[in-house]
Amino acid sequence: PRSTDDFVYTTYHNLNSINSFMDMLVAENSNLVSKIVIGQSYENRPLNVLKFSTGANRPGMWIDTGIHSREWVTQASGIWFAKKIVTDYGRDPVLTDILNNYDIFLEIVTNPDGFEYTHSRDRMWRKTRKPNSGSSCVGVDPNRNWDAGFGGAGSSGNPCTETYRGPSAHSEREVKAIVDFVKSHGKLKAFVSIHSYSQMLLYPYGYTSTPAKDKPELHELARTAVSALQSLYNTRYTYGSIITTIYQASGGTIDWTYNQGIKYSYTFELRDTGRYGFLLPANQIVPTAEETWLALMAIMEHTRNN
Ligand code: ING
Ligand code: ZN
Repeated sequence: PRSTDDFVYTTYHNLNSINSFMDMLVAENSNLVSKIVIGQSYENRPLNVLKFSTGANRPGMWIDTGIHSREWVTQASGIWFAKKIVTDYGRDPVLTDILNNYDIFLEIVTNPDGFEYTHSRDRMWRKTRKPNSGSSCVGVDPNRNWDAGFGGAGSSGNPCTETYRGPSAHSEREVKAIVDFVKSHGKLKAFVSIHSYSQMLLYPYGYTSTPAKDKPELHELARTAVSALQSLYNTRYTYGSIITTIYQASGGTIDWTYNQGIKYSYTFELRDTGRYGFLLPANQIVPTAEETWLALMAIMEHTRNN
């Protein structure tokens, strides 16, 4: 494709293709979008984040997709969200108002080494690609590596498992880059980390059954967001805290961001509920992204109003 209008949103793309999409989007919309590099992956790939901004010194909202590399509908949806933002800015009054007051940060390929590996070697790869000393098994679960209940129940100390937490909190460059970004930014008001699959909208906590201080508000907003999502194609989502809705998980992304003071910290589990799982047919990419966008807008609108 020569422009993001020609880009095919209805198929899955590799890392090179996504990188060229991002560069085209920035070139076409340089007054609205820029690409920032927040670090390098273990294999030295740039950790690219799209920044949508219409002014200086704004508070921010964060969205990441693909921290687990095999969850391909999430990176594909991230691409669609990026195009949606540039299309709707100046047209959709709610998004326009949000972008006139907040920056949006979007990391589409949050685990690029794993993503490349899912294309070249093992479609079902989840973790990072850092070797583990003393083991022939590779990689750390980047959603068990955060300093929030790190090492507790709901993660593993065995490098050969899918939920290996790593040798220490923030040991993974892909995680540490976001940690440093969140801390140095200092005024992120919402943080949404997107996974698949299970059709769930989750909020903290995963490492403890102690309810989050803001649980009533987070629960009510989740209800509003899944109702907006369902309105498009009648896709049904469950919602609640991580530990009560999916399972106990320690060292997760949004438990850390919530404990940093980012009240609107959510995780999505996109389509489906298991028929295809991680191998979601490409003809579901756009419907998945469209319905998810309605939920994201509900979260962003509430964040702007609060
Ligand atoms: N599910 C998530 C996982 O990492 C999750 C569930 C979400 C755990 C948020 C902790 C925090 O196990 C998938 N599909 O990765
Ligand atoms: Zn995941």
